[in-house]
Amino acid sequence: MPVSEDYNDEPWCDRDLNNYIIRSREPFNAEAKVDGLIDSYVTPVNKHFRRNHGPIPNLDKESWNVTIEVDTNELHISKTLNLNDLNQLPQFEVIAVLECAGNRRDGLKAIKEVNGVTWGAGTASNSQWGGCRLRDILVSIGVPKDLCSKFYEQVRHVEFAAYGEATDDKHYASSIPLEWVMNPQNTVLVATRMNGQALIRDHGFPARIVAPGIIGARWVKWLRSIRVQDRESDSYYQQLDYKILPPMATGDNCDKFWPQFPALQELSIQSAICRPAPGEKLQIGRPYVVRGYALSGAGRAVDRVEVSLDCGRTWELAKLVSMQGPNSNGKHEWSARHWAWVLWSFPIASVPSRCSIACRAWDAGGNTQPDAAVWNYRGVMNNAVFRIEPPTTVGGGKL
Ligand SMILES: Nc1nc2c(c(=O)[nH]1)N[C@H]1C(S)=C(S)[C@@H](COP(=O)(O)O)O[C@H]1N2
Ligand SMILES: [Mo]
Repeated sequence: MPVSEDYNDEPWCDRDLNNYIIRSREPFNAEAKVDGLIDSYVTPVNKHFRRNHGPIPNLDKESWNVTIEVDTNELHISKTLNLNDLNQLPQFEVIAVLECAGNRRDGLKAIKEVNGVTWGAGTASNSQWGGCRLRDILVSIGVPKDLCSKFYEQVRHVEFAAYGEATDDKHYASSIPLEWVMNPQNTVLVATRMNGQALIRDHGFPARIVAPGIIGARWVKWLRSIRVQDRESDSYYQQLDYKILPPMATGDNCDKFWPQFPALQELSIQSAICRPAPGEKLQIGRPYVVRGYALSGAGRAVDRVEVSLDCGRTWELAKLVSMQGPNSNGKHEWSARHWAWVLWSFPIASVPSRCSIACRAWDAGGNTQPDAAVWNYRGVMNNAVFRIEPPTTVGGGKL
């Protein structure tokens, strides 16, 4: 079948194009317009970015199933589960941010050409994901709860492979450490719901992996198989992509660098300004409220967002408008796992004629965003301080 025909069955009716900047049509890659992202804490499905490495499979929920294999030295299990089987297990809901490791790649492209889809800051979204815990699925088919602690010296990963075709490998696949999956606090899900509704095709119908705190590339959609194994996935997307290569690595010599560096897992501390949106004009002398999002990886809480109006000489605290709630004592538990993003705001009393706005977030691990972006070949994990210089205009009308 010619490649173009693979895209004849795309779910265009589910794509509200007004909310997106389309970066490529085949595969369908679209980021959210950032000013739409801050209207609500939980991102509506029709504003959630879409990132695909191939055509969207059209799967039937009645006949869908996922094969689960455990293939390690001491344990061999193989089992096939369907949606009814998954629905028998305890159901969980988690609000978690999904961020593509390529979010803000445009900032690295501005330094030097990189290999990858151009993205602004619109490939991060915050959703409520529902489904069963992968840990419970593995335990239900006979994986001992302490499999990882007993044999901690061995590298163990859980590999996820997808239905459908992918552009760089026979299908999309990726893996995360077993130890991460088995920790009940991490809430890795085989998700069937997004914001209380069945997943739509673009987001992985009928089931996808949700791995809070981990880069989007590991949240495999259209889940076909789950495999516990003694090594990382050997997929292209684990071995030859989604790594931060050092700055001397280029298209000509990257072969020797890929095996030297780890596959990305945890998200980094990140923040972005969503209002003013790109191109939005501010009125000189008027008040304005700057707004944006902030997030971090591996459950680390964002504990502050700082804004500078003088090119980073001085910083002030932004107000954290919505974030995961305090505990029952009314206190915020910074030590708990935080998977969701934080929305923040910062009022400017009077917009100056030359306006520069920068923001940076901090997390409970003491991490913040670097002043300058460091270029890498794949253009991943750009989390430099977010800076804009919005155009200004002399305000018309009444004050
Ligand atoms: N099967 C499959 N799963 C996939 C991908 C893909 O191309 N195919 N892309 C990954 C990447 S890189 C990201 S960032 C997220 C995007 O999820 P979304 O399209 O639901 O926003 O899905 C991940 N899971
Ligand atoms: Mo991604």
